[in-house]
Amino acid sequence: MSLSDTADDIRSMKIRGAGKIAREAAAALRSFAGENANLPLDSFKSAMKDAAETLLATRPTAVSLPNAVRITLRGIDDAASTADAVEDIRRRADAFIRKAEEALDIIGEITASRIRDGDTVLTHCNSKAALAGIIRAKEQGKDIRVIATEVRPWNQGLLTIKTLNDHKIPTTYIVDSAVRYFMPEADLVIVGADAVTVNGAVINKIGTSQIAAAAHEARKNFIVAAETFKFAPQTMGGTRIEIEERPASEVLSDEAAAALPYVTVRNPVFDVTPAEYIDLIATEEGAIPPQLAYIIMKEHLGWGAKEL
Ligand code: RI2
Repeated sequence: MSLSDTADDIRSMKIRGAGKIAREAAAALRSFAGENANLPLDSFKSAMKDAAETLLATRPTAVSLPNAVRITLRGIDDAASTADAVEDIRRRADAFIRKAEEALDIIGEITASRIRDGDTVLTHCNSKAALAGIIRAKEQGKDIRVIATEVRPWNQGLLTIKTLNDHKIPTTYIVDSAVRYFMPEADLVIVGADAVTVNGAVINKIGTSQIAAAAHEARKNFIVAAETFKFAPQTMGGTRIEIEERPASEVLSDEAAAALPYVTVRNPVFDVTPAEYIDLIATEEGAIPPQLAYIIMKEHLGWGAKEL
């Protein structure tokens, strides 16, 4: 698949989920570097920069994408030749993808240890990191049940219930607006993340903050499963994370909207859950309280990571 195909698939959400977007972006840069290995070094660097910009322009919120691009291209300025640069990009992309996969196993172990035999876990959207712990708990022989949301307008909940069903995990599928109604039945909530900011806030699929508020009200633990590459070091410099708004037609057909000239549809696809609603964030570096997001950025991502 060409780099522009990968970018198109990320934009159209054929490739989705913050972790998968990051792994696919690293793989696309690796292939693109190989395809351009015959360019002189300066032209190669500028082709890679353009490629990075193409990927970065696809979706604005998940910081896994700029982090993956930055980590993969980190050595390019020090390369002595195009061959060195291509080799460095391959090595970094391979390492990023391998570590991202290993991270899911570690996060799965950590979150599974928070799920007790007999628990009901409520989850939202379709997060590989959140599902890792639920699946691990089942593999450990725990008798668990899941409440999974529908996730309008893209219905990512269908992917979640398919995976849960494949693992023979009893699941109740609910519409998004039924979360507060069902919260008394849940023992804990586990969700993924698209970005974690320096103040410990978590940006995740729209509706997550309502679920966190309902969990807080009902005194249920709210756990976020997030690889360290979902932490946003740029927030240390005061940059805010842009919340993606997708086309209105995902919510109401153009035809229906045309008949309602006084109606405006808004379609933000992420929201912000403040740190005080989050009990812990499970990362591959261990479980941390959200207030320690700064440490992850500083020690594991590196503040001052070379800008492109
Ligand atoms: P993993 C998704 O975004 C969801 O918001 C999900 O919680 C998050 O990415 C993390 O997913 P979208 O691409 O990386 O569906 O844990 O908009 O799979």
